[in-house]
Amino acid sequence: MPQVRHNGPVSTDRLPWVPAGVLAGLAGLATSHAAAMVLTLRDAPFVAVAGLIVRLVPEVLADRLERIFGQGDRMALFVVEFLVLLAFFAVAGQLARDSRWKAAAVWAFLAAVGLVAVLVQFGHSPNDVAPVAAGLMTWLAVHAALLNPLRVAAGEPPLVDHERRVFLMVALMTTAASAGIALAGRAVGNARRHVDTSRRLLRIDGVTRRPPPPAATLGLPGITPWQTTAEEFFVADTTIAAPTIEPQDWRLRIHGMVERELILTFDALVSRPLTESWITLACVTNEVGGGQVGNARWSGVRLADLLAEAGVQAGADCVRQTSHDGWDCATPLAALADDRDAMLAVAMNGRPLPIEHGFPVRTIVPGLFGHVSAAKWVVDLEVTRFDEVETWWTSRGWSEQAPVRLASRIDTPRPGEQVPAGEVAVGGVAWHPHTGVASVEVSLDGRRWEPAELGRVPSDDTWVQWAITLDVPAGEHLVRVRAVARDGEVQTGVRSEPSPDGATGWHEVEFSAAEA
Ligand SMILES: Nc1nc2c(c(=O)[nH]1)N[C@H]1C(S)=C(S)[C@@H](COP(=O)(O)O)O[C@H]1N2
Ligand SMILES: [Mo]
Repeated sequence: MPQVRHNGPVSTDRLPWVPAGVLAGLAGLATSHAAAMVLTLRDAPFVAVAGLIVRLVPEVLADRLERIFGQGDRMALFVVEFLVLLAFFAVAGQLARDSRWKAAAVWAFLAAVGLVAVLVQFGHSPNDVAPVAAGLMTWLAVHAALLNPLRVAAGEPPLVDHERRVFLMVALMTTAASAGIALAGRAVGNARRHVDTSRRLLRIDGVTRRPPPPAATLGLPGITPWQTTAEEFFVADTTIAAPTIEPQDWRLRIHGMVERELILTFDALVSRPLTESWITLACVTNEVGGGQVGNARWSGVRLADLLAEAGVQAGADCVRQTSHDGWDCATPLAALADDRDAMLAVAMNGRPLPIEHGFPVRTIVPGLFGHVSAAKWVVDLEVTRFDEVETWWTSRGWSEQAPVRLASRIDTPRPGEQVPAGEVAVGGVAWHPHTGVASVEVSLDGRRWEPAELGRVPSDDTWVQWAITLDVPAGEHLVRVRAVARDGEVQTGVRSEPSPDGATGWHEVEFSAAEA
């Protein structure tokens, strides 16, 4: 039987309700982003929501957070968040078919989530609400504008060409306008670019650039360079977008169990005497053989001096450090007040800190893992007691007193590499910051440990390069390394996971040697 053709009102199903919602949604997202860039230095609501998701991640995931949030994973989080938003936009669009109010409820809900995310950010200001408001207004206005032709059409025969054209026009104009606003926003107020410029122009008296001491480098190709460049230095943090802080806006408050509270501006900080030293920084999540460790020359102001000036009260045993992004850690007071070079660092390898490494000021404490000491973008130091604080990582089960463990790594040969049989140079790095590495030993195919040659380093706070030439017959081989610390500790071969206080075990590399 042939279909009967109706001439009555078109089924409203066939109207582009969903595209209208999606379009309005994208427009609102763009205006909120643009407003955030123009008005504030803070994250746009979209980014703030991603930050909120990270905060709310279940405890089970927490000990893997650092590895989850490599750059690629941040991108993945953004993509997922974007897709979820698109779904909400589509739902708003579809609901508008029943009633405008239902659609408005969806927009209001999304705005509320954005508002919460923005307001739980550390140190938010009233300004931060504006981008959310801009987004909500855009959603409501653009959606209403797009709905008009649809509502007309709903009671009528199929959209005539004229009405289709109107819809298309509105759609195109909206898209163009939002793209325009977003681009303008970028051009006007990209906070990161501004801070990048301030950073490049910043000259700090007393910061010097020095090449590594020649004796620290053994000259064996394939070993990690003794000095890690800023570009090669690992990045480990829980932020979604690195905080962008102008030096002139930076303040540090030292308070809590002190005689005198101190508030320091950036200028006040860098007008103090600077200390400079080579220090190896390691992350507790580093696996045996992993790359979450680096060695740089840091310049900054000694924390022991600042704490002495503030006057630490009896009974205090730690300093709770808080970063601009709200991340915090508690550092044993002893490590900050003894004679080691624990500092508020303002420069890395002779240049102002890179933004992702904590610009303008971060803490560096020789000998402690980063999660209890190396606060980036640090803005608050509270002298307190361990039994009074819960911090980001320690509340998730990672160790509280966290000396960097004795460790060693083989850099060459690489796993699976094929080398000519005969004399094979094996080398890598070993570290036990603030204790020092006394010797490094290598074992081929489970035979006896043989001592490697070590680079000569300026202090016990840095890693050492090691190298050894082995006589290797043709065939498959396994080489392993262990270090001995200056305090007599021999690196254990017992394998353990990074959690809670750092991985243990010897690094082993399988390679093959072929007859020339
Ligand atoms: N604000 C902030 N500071 C932080 C972190 C963080 O997540 N947020 N991570 C810490 C950890 S776990 C480590 S290992 C070091 C890494 O410093 P880097 O990224 O400069 O290598 O920073 C520490 N400082
Ligand atoms: Mo870390």
